[in-house]
Order: sequence, then structure tokens, then C-alpha cells
Amino acid sequence: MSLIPPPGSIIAADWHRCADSKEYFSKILRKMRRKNFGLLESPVMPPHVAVDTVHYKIFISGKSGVGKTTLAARLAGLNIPNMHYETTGIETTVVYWPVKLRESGRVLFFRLQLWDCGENALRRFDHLLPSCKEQVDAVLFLFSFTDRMSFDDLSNQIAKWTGPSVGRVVKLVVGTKFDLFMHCDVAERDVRNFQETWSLPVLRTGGEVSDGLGDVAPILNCLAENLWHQDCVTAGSAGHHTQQETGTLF
Ligand SMILES: Nc1nc2c(ncn2[C@@H]2O[C@H](COP(=O)(O)OP(=O)(O)OP(=O)(O)O)[C@@H](O)[C@H]2O)c(=O)[nH]1
Ligand SMILES: [Mg+2]
Repeated sequence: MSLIPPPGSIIAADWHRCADSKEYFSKILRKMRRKNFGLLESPVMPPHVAVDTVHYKIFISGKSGVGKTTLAARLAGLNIPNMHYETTGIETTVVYWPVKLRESGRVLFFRLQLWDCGENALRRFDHLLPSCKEQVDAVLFLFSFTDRMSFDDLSNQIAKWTGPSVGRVVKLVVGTKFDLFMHCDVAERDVRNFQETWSLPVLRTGGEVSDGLGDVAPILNCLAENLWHQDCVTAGSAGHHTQQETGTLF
């Protein structure tokens, strides 16, 4: 994949704060909380507002207890588990996120299907990883700020998803438990060095869920931006993306 786009260069950052985004974000909210979408549900816009939806499959990777299930719940606006219940197989969660493209002003709904598989189940059952990898568009590599080993193992994890056999996959790193700064085991300097070495976006998460938009916007916007950029590169026309050029429009 070509160089990662500078944050906010392709899609409008913090668009959820702008007045013109309200009619779109209201479709993913109900009573000030995020709406939950089943596999067959989608946001419904009035007929005069035509919005295309782009579909992507996202795999969440990381060792047991790092916070994969918690992140999936957070991104979807669902209740966050207080306890660690090991995920015993694959769980998928659908997230809709409206995005405004900077250049054209066009609005799109990103439909992100998050694939969360318990790390121990993944080790125990060989058939799970191939299902997770099949036609995947992006991987979120998780480490925990309270677990140095999970950070040190990132390079190994990423290396497994790099090379000619893997194809184009957006890679993002997410540091969880950033709120537990008293127990922090990973220094900012280490994160900066890692970022320079790998040239990958590193995002942070943790703490209370606010309005269901502000705390997840940096991760979802970064993911959407990199997915869109990857599609543009694949279509061979970065910056001149049209509806027909991507195979993922529905
Ligand atoms: N304070 C805090 N706790 C977190 C955060 N993320 C996860 N946790 C807690 O860490 C524990 C494990 O989180 P899970 O999301 O269940 O871990 P997992 O990666 O899905 O683990 P497996 O399913 O076993 O692979 C839970 O008790 C969560 O509440 C965070 O950002 N901050
Ligand atoms: Mg889990």
C-alpha cells in the first residue's frame, strides 16, 4: 500500500461537530445513544438525500484480554464489558459511520463489519483465522498500554500481515487502556519510535464512553480515510475517485 494519507486530508475531520452533519449522524443515534444495527439493517435517509454506502470487513487482532471485544462494543456504541469474558469464537458487529469527502463534499456511509475473535479460540481452532482473513479490508492491531508484552509483540503481528501473499490491507494500531495511566507500561517515546519505524497510524482508546461519537470519531475517521485511500490506490486514480471505480459500493 502506498503512503498513509495525512490525517484529515481526504475526509473532513471532526465533521460530527458541524451543523451540516446532523441529519446524517441523527440516523445512527437514538435518544442520544448510538443505534444498534443488525446484519440486515441500515440507516434510512429521506428519498431526496441519496447517500451511497461503502462496505468493509475489519479484523481486530491482539492477545487475550487486550480489549478487542471492548473496542468493538465501543466503536458500535454498545455496552462495554466490565469483566473479561473470553470470546469463544467469532463475533461480528456492524458499525455505520457517515463521512464527508473533503474534495467533493460528497457524503458516504461507511458500513464497517468488525470481526472479533477470541485469541484463545483462534489458537485452538485452525479454521477461524482463514475465515477472518478472507476478503478482509483492514486489520486493527491492538496493544494495551498496561501490558508491555502486547506492545513488544506488535512487530510480529504486523509482519504476519505483510508481504505479497496478503494483498492490500489497511493496518492501524490501537493502544487500549489509555485511561489506566497509573499502570502505564508503554512510554510515549516508545510509541513515537514505533510509529516512525512502521509508518502506521497509532490511535489511543480507553475511559468512559461520552456521547458515542466524540470518543470514537478519531478511530473511525482514521479507518475510513485509510480504507478510502486504499480503494483510490487500487482503482489507480487516487484523488479522482468516482462511484464506478470501487468494487465495494453497494
Ligand atoms: N480501563 C479499561 N479497561 C479496558 C479497556 N479495554 C478493555 N478493558 C478491560 O479489559 C478486559 C478484557 O477486555 P476484552 O475486550 O474482553 O478482551 P479481549 O481482547 O476481547 O479478550 P479475548 O476475547 O480473550 O481474546 C475487560 O475487563 C475490559 O473491561 C480500556 O480501554 N480501559
Ligand atoms: Mg474478546
